[in-house]
Amino acid sequence: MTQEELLRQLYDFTLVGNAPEVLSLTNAGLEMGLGPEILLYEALIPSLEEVGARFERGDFFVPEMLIAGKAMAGALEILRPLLAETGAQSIGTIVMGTVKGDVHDIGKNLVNIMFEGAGFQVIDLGVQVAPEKFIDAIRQHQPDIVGFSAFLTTTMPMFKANINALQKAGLRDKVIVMVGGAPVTQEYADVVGADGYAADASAAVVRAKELLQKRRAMTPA
Ligand code: B1M
Repeated sequence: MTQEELLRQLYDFTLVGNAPEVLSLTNAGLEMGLGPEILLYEALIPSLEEVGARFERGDFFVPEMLIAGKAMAGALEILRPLLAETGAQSIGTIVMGTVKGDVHDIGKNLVNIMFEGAGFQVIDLGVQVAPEKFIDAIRQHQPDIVGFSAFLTTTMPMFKANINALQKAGLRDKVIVMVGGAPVTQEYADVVGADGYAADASAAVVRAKELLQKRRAMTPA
């Protein structure tokens, strides 16, 4: 099998949610010398985008979306140690979670993996995280950054609710707020008063480092 054929098959089997084939093709791709980023960005992520497009057209329903998501999550577990390989000391702490009302976690988990790879300590609160839970975690872990993920237009308003809760708890100035997720835009991030937004996992790492550097430069030692 050529590399192109493998990527095509990985895309096709993810699309139909065939988890065993997705696992074995992911392993085979790595053995063939394909990097984890190639497998992610040239097969797995485009395939889930197509799943979403088919769902929108009414060709796929929730069960199809679910099994495709599970197949992708399995591959991500294989890729996780490779993407997160780092010998670096912790460069900062980040508390991450998918907002209340939202169960999507593949994108958040990928962002977490890339943050870990860049040397961040990540405290992952999971999905459907209520504002109070973010507040408790910030008090407990005193992170540099708190990251909110939302994947539905109906859950994006939770960013504002979370930021309001931070303000009420007197924590807004103590932590950098980053937001992201499929429907989120820079404009929306600005409107809710977030400090940073990124469209994907790699951009999230770059933005987090920039924000951290800026914050540290402004804070007297
Ligand atoms: Co749902 N879903 N889903 N879904 N699902 C979407 C998001 C949707 C866009 C599909 C579509 O219609 N095209 C649509 C939302 C439409 C909208 O609101 N505009 C949708 C819908 C409607 C729903 C339900 C409402 C369906 C229903 O029940 N009728 C329902 C909602 C459940 C709920 O949350 N309450 C639902 C359920 C599900 C499943 C459970 C079946 C499953 C989730 C499985 C899981 O996550 N464990 C699922 C899936 C798989 C999808 C799609 C197909 C794939 C999502 C994904 O994993 N993408 C999705 C379609 C799509 O996104 N095109 C869809 C791959 C992932 C790597 O990308 O998530 O964008 P992404 O993450 C990126 C960036 O967003 C960014 O970096 C990530 C990595 O590069 N990012 C950040 C994320 N967080 C960040 C944080 C940051 C910075 C960047 O800083 C803090």
